[in-house]
Amino acid sequence: MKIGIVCYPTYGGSGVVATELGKGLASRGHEVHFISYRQPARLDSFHENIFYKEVRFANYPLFDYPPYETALASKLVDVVKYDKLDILHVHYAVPHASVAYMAKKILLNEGIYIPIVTTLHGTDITLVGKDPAYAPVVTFAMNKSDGLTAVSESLKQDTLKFFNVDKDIKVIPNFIDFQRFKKTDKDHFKKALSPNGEKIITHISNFRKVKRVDDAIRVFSRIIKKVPTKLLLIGDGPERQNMEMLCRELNICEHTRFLGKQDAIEELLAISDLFLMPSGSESFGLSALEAMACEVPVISSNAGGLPEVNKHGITGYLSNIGDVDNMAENAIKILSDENNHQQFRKNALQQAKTFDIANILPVYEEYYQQIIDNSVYPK
Ligand code: GMT
Repeated sequence: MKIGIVCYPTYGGSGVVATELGKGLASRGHEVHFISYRQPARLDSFHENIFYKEVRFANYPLFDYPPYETALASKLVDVVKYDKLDILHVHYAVPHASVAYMAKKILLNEGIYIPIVTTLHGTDITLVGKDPAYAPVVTFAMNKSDGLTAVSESLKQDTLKFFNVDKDIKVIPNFIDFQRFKKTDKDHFKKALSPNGEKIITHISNFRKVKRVDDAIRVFSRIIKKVPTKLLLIGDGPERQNMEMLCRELNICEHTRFLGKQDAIEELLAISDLFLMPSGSESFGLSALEAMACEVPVISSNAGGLPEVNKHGITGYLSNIGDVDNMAENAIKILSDENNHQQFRKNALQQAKTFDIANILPVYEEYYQQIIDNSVYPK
């Protein structure tokens, strides 16, 4: 198949999933065209079946905001036409689903029919998409997509609750590549970060409010009173400075490290003993899955799709959003008993295996084929 993938090129989960999906499909012989305004962060190596098409948009003094949607729609028309794509898969509904619909209509006018699959990732539904500023367009575009997928059952239910959607939504969960995410021996690295053998607790996010990084820090400030530990904070975003101030207030700076955006996340997860994800909303929690694949148990909130990933009392623990005392109590329970910790590590890996990319790629392939077969020209 010739597949066009539209995504955000940033470190956000939707861009990561889109890129890893495209790379996986290319390795199975499909021709994949990534269309975005910058090379996606995880598109970091050459593959003969992968092409990157950059959306260029000229600014003009009249514009306070450059018309990105117009430039993207034009690029989609161009790529579909000249590379003869079979299907377009857009990740994150805002604004990609409505832009794809516009491109589809333009192409139809020229006698070309391109089916569109939209994957809902989370905040495009639970936060941004349901904002009245966007909701009518998002609803329309979802209903006009030929195929609609959500990354968890919880996100599917949220979509049906918040939007008037008459399309069937197929749940295809996030996935993990075990070639990359696995526990490796990085002891020299661990010694540098925890010189006295302290356990390493890790949080990874884009430091947006919804991630409740402050809860992660408060949980850590409780754990460190009972278990010698270090906290690694990975990622960057609007809350970073506030979080640095919070560490000062709580007097835990010497035990915390803000590492910023990191490419080799798997190396940091390989030396981690526990992962914290206290999010206020989380459709799936890809970072938690990446941690579990590296045999790291997860202490998380019970928001959204997290219970579909992190199994309470098995791969880690779930607490109510904001219940930092309970999260700390559960973390201490895991960290203070070595046998228990090892069992949680094993369970985390077992559970992660259910999301192996090798099982998910054929699901997407079948779904694309079904959408292509069911597409009737003209619609
Ligand atoms: O987590 C983020 O804020 C980034 C966001 C995105 O779309 O880039 O992630 C969402 O999509 C990921 C991949 O499907 C999911 O694993 C995340 O749970 C989801 N984030 C939220 O729902 C907050």
